[in-house]
Amino acid sequence: MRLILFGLSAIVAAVGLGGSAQSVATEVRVVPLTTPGAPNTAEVAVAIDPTNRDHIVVSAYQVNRPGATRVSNVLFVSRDGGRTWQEELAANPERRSSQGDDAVVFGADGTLLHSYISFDGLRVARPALARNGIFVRRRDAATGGWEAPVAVIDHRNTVAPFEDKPWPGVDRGAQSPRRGHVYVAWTRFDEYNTPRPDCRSEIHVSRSTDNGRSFSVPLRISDRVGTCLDDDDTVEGAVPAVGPDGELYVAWSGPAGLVVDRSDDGGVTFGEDRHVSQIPGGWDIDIPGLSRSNGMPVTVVDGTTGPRRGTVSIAWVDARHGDPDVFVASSSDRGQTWSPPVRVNADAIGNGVAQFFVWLAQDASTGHLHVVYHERVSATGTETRVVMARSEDGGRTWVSVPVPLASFRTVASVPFGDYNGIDASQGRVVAAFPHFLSETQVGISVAIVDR
Ligand SMILES: [Ca+2]
Ligand SMILES: [Ca+2]
Ligand SMILES: [Ca+2]
Ligand SMILES: [Ca+2]
Repeated sequence: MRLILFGLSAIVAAVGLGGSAQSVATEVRVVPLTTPGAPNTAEVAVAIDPTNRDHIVVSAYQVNRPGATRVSNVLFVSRDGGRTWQEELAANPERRSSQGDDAVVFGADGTLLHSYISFDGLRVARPALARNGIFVRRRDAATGGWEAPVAVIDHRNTVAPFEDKPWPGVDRGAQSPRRGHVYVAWTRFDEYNTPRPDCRSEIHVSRSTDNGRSFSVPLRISDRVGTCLDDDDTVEGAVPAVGPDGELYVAWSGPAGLVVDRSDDGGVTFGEDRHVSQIPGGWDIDIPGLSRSNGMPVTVVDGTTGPRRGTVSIAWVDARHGDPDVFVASSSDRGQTWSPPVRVNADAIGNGVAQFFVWLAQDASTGHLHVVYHERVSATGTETRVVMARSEDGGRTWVSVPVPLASFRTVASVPFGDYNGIDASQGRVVAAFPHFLSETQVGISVAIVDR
């Protein structure tokens, strides 16, 4: 455990986008979570406690951390609004070689839920030890202590099927009949990364009716199967989002483009997958200087009491204009029909500049939408910066907020993770993201905006 106490703060002038020239002074605090010399750290998620916005948790994976397994997962916890952070290694009771794909989310009472994959023997021919599963562990708000991880699903002596990229969602609706229910959605590969034509990828969902202490038998919800290659035609990117009446949405990308499904009975049954948008170029996007980059969707639902209550918004990245851009679409009829995608980044269309790794959050106190993404400084080279943006009108127009962090070059041979994180609560926005500290070291930082 280590205490970090340093930071960087700057006032930046927000840049008006979407035709509405605004100039709002916004203070953005950047706080590094990893120090030079720390193990490579990436693939971040972040959650703000809805009962106390000074309580913030970031999850990530670390590679070759001394005393830990090959890939381990860590949490960074702040209880003073992001000024100082405590670092803690996640539980790994069987010492499986790899844990990752982490996510964190708070329940309405401040109980923290942490989901991740945990496995041995993947991509190893005839492994001596093979197992894989999805786990959730909870830190109860009342006791403050971590409970032992529970399996959402787990397989012994095999990595087929392989359960991948889970994400949790919690019902926090004050009026919801299922307040406290926890959902986990993920991709099941019959076998990971095989070209076999009969090999399927599917989206599965499990539900917990006891606040994350146990999970139901998974339900397949994707109507159209994907491939097993972990690329454009594989179904991936499922992030559950719960609306104010307990309605549950799961969107993902795959061979049918971007689709969404809904459950009105707490995940017992789902419906027909609905089309949201084409994703020209697919979700698996080639960007120089990155070993891989996905443009998978992130879904949120407006939980305010305002006029957009219940509106669903989805952010993703695709290359419809020739280079990767960030898009957001929304639905005001529970996912039946969708607005045309709004381009969030405001640079010239088709200029060759890549935006990537978008994540989306919605502040339930204001309804404002917030995104964070990485952006290339120019159309050539790998110089990269981090950008936040917000929308106060349901995603129609966006104001970008540059993150005051020195730009950096990415190196494709160094793992950079698969996603950024952002959360927003009671006027506070916290974005978490990886960045290169040197040609061989990746660390993570947070950017905090208070309004
Ligand atoms: Ca990953
Ligand atoms: Ca379905
Ligand atoms: Ca592609
Ligand atoms: Ca672009």
